[in-house]
Amino acid sequence: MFALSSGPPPAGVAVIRLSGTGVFDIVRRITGSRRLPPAREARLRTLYRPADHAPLDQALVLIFPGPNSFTGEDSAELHCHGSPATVSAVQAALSALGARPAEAGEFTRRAFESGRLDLTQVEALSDLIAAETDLQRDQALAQAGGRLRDLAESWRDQLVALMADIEAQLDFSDEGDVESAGTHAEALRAGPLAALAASMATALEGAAIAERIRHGLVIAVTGPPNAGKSSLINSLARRDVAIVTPHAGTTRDVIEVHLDLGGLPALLLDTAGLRETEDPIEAEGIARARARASTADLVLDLGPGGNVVNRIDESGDAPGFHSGRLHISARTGAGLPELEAWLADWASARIPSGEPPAVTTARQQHLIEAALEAVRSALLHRDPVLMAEDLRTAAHALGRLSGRIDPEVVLGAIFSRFCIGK
Ligand SMILES: Nc1nc2c(ncn2[C@@H]2O[C@H](COP(=O)(O)OP(=O)(O)OP(=O)(O)O)[C@@H](O)[C@H]2O)c(=O)[nH]1
Ligand SMILES: [Mg+2]
Repeated sequence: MFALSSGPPPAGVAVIRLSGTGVFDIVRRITGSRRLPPAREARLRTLYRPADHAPLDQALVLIFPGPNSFTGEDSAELHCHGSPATVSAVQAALSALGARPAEAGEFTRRAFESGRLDLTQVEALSDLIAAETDLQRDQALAQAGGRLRDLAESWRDQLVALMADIEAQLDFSDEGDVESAGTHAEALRAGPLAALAASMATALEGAAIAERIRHGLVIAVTGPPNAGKSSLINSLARRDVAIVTPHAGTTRDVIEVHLDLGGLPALLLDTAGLRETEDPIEAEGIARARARASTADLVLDLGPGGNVVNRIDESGDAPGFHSGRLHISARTGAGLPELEAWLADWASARIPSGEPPAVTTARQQHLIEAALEAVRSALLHRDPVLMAEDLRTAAHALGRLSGRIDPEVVLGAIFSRFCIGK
C-alpha cells in the first residue's frame, strides 16, 4: 500500500510512503534499477512510468527494511517534487505496479498490529499530528514515547504477580498448610494491593488537566448585540474570522477560534448578541450562545454589568483594569495587551506546569477507572477467591488500555480518526 504522507500539493516536496510485502520490488521497478539504496539512506533516483519507461521525476528514495521500520514491515519513501501532476503520475505508476492506496490510519494500524506501538501510543500519535500549541505537543510526545504504556504494563505485571501469589496460597491451604490463604490476603491488602490502587488514583488525577490541554480551555465572549464581541474575537485571533457590521444581530452561529495563550491552548467562542427577538434564526443563535457560555471555562461578558468594558475610544476611559473591570477598545486595540496577559495568567493557573499528565484520553481514563474500581473491590474481600476474580477484572481493563484485547469496533473507531498517509 502507498499514500501521500506530506501535505496536499503543490508543495516543495511530496513524500509518498509505501509499506508491505513486495515494496522493495516495486521500488526496483519504478527506479528501473536492481540496486536498492542502502537501508535508511537517501539516494537520488529517476522514477519511470512502468508502461513506457518515460521518466516521471527525480526523487530521493529511502528504504526501511522490516522489522525496524515504523510499520514493522518493509517500507520505503519517495521524496518527489510536490506538484499535483508529479504526485498523481507517481501514484498512478505505483498502482500500475500492483500497490494500492492506503486507508486512513493504515500505516499506524500496521505499526499497532506488528506490536511496534500500543493503543495509548496510537492515540498519542493522533494528538501529535493535531497539536497546535507547545503544551499539546509536549503531552502527545511524552505519551507517544510510551509513558502510559510503561505505567500500565507495570500495573499489569503487579496484578499478575498478585494473582499468582493468591493461587499459590490457595493451593497450599488445600494441602493443609499452616498459614491460611485468608491471612495472606490480609497482608496483600495492607501492602502491594493498596500501593497499586494509590498509583492508579494518582495517574487519574491528571486526567482533567490533560483533557484541558487536548481540547483547550473554552472562553466564551458574550454580551448584547453590537457590543463589539466579533471585533474583539478578530483582534485576539489577529485575523478576520468573524463578520463585523454596525448591524445589531450580525453573529448567528457560534464561531470557534483556536488561541495560543503563551503556549497554552484555548478555544475562543464568538456568540450571537443576547436580546429578546422575534427572528427565529437569531433566537436559535441566542439559544446556542447561552448553551455554550454555560459550559465555558471563562466568560468574557461585554454587557452592562460584565467583566469587560469595550469602546473606551468613545468613552475616554483609561485602558486596563480599574473599577474591577477590564477596559478595552476592540477598535483601537487599547487594553488588549492587558487582556491577553490576564488570559495567559488565568490559563496557566488552570493548567499547572511540570510533567504532562499520563492519562490523556477519555478512553484511557474510563479503563483505568474500571481497573481501579476492581482493585478497590478486591481490597474489600476477605475471600481470596473473590479477590483473585477482581484482580482478573482489573487486568482485563488494562489489557484493553493497551489494545491487547479490544474488539474490532473500538480499534476501527480509533484508527479512522487518522488522516490518509499516517
Ligand atoms: N468605536 C468603536 N466601535 C466599535 C468597537 N468595537 C466594535 N465596534 C463597532 O461596533 C459595531 C458592532 O461590532 P461587532 O463586533 O459586530 O459587534 P457584535 O457584538 O459582534 O454584534 P452582534 O454580532 O450583532 O451581536 C461595528 O460597527 C464595530 O466596528 C470599539 O471598541 N470602538
Ligand atoms: Mg458579532
